[in-house]
Amino acid sequence: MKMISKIFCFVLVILISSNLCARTVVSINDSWGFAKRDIAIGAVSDETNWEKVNLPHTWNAQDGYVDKNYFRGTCSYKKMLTMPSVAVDKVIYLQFEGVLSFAQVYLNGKWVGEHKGGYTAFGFDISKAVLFGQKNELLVKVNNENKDIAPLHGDFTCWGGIYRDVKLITTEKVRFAVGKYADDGILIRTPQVSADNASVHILAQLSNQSLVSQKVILKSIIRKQTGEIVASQSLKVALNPLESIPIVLDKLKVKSPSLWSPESPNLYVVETLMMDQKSNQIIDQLTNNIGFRWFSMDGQKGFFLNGKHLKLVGVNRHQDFDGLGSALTDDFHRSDVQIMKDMGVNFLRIAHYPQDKALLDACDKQGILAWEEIPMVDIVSFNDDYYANCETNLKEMIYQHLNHPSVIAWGFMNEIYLWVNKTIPKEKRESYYKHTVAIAHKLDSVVHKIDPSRLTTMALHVDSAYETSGLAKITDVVGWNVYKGWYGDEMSDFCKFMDAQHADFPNRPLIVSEYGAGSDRRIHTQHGQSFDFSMEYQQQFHEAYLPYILARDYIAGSSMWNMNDFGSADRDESMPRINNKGLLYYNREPKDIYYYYQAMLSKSSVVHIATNDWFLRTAVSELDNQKVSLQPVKVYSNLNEAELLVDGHSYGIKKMVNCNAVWSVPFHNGKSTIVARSVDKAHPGQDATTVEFKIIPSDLQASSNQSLEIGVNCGSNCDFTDDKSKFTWLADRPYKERGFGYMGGEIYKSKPWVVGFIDQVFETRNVPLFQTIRYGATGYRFDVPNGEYEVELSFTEPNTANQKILPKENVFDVVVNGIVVFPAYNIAENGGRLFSITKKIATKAVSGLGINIELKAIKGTTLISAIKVVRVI
Ligand code: GCB
Ligand code: CA
Repeated sequence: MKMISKIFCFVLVILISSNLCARTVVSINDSWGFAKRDIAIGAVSDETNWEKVNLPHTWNAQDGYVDKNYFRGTCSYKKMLTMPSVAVDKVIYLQFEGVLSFAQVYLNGKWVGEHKGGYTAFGFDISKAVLFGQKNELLVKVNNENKDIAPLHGDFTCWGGIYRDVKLITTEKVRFAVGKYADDGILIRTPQVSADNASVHILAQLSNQSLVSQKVILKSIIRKQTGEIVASQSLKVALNPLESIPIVLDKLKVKSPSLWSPESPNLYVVETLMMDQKSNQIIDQLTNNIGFRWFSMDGQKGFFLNGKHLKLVGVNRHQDFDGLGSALTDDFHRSDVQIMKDMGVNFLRIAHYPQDKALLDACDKQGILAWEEIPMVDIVSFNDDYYANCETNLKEMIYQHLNHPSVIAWGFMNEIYLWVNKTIPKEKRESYYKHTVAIAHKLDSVVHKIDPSRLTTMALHVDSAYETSGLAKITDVVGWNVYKGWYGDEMSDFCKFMDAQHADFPNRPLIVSEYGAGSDRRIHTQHGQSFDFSMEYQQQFHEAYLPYILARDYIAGSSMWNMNDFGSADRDESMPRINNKGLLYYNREPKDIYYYYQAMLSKSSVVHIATNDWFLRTAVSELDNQKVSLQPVKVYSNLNEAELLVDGHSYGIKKMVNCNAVWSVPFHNGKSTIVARSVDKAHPGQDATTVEFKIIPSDLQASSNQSLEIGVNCGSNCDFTDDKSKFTWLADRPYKERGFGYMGGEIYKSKPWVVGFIDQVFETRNVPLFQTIRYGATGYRFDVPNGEYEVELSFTEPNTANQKILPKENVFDVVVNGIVVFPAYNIAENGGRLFSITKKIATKAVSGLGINIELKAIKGTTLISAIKVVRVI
């Protein structure tokens, strides 16, 4: 026997024999075998090829972030369990907190059970299958293809694996039994709460698995965090052999409860005990945190907590993390909630699926109100099995998380009409709508029946079918996912849309369940546009939306999309496989925009120089001073005003408007130290940082720089910096004498609101450089001084089949300083369709003529993605 399992045995023996209250909960996350294939039940022990892993584990931690076709299929896990013989009289429950998404469990070659749904807990009583005093072989087959399991489609990666804790729960045969939907046996409700009084209702599932009848006392004690008992109730219960019955304790009253709220998340402890009537010895015991609060939502006035108006402002959160996928230990869930708390939010939409219990526990403790939902996303299936799984997952979510005071709403369906037009033939759409409405009604009543105390909700996208089909009328609250100013339209259309909704349905409670814009740290601009992925446009977007939301009382709450960048394997944007609408990167480093929210929402003093994301800058000098360039420096702060200093020189005091101010600062080559500070002694605050700056003289002819390097991000309003080499290609610009730039042409926009196109370009890290294209230019000129140069030209041809702007076939001559370097060049035919092509050409600038790159269309138009000019000699 290995040392580890000996120790495990020993610990279990001690835990079990030392106390009659023998509930032990022990994780078994360690030393699993993993095989990326489906292993036959009989072959488990013959197989030697098991990779040793610890849980939490996903097999997609790597490929999920890089490969659109990340592995989706069946994999196998095995674990040797040694059961001490002393446990023979116990009940052994094997609990999985989350396995994505279909799990089949075998013990010692025998079938134990299965579970469908990747985001809820489940488990099995394995007491009968387990061999005591021996080694047991546990086999779990896991499949992440989601056949009839929600989500059928979605904008997030389905990380396969046993990615949450697995535990063994050992109890006496007389015990609190796990419920049908895998709650742990105690359901706690607070049917009536006011500032004077609160009542508590407890439903305990008592089970006697022994062959003799049992007389027990069921007792619940409610304590303050300080330990002081504020209420208790007990009942005598007789349990017949093999009987399992629900027992209610409903006489628990708490006077003048300390209410639970975001500012004061007061929790009480509920200890529920089962004791032997004769000996008074504790047989089983479960402890829960509860909170006392009441709430309501109103179509006109918004949300009320404990009788007071409270604007819900918050985030959505996906559960994956850089390099780990979804396989996170509990501390990640807790630290994400800490991030929210530090930011000052009071609301979390747990999107798009139930998340770890550790997250809910942290919301309870930190005072974050939560909407939790099941992953019915984009499209539903007509299959009965699909519906049945959704209903089961919904019940599991509610029963498992019912006791959490942070939860205020249960959701089921997100943008469920998104894929109708794409996937359902016209003649079948009416029946799709009907079917969806019918199942929504069913799910809505499932929620209300189990939990009348919470609101039902669903998130819709901007499509009139929600209204015409009647879907929008079903739930208590409607969430709108609005991306005006990102996926088309203008940011201000958000207000028009919401105001019209409110005018049409003045009594319908509304939440803005999503709004957001993508951003990529390598992309910067002073002229942000939708879908350019610049950090600055994302800032503009949130700086517009949040005040719109705060100014409208009828908007009960909002949750921006998304707290963090997250894995979405289908995405081909600037960072393929990643949805980069986060306020934080997917390693949870905050983007500058995070501090805008913090300044707007948090009560502590915030001063943040918003240059963390833009600390490497390159720009062309002013016309009248070759050495400096005026650059915007933004500060996010909740002070009234702040002063900005660069290298010790003050650039004055500015008032904060909408929690920000922008200074125009002359930067010169090299590093500058920036300080922003409060000028009000009563409200101190300061931030300091550095910016590294490279200047390109506007008069290139006059430059004596032997290391001159100029990059142009053709077809883009944005600068692009290679995050590894640190080289920056500047935003496209028209040619000016003695300077550089294009002659003619247009920025290619595959859709009116998309700068460039959104297919992945292969074999380059610098995808956005290639995704943005200037078409129709007759050339670029660089009026560099005489010398030898290397000219680097980058091309890609987009997928011209599915757009209307570019000709289908494009052929052009590329001429550099009079020499035809690529005659009749056809990017696509040279392997450059959605593939990066970079060509270096050695050339000389002579007689003050600089570098003249001519693009001469022969067929279709000219296309170019980027240019780099480097002085060699
Ligand atoms: C939505 C979806 C969400 C997406 C988001 C986006 O409306 O509900 O799953 O990730 O938009 O980024 O487009
Ligand atoms: Ca480009």
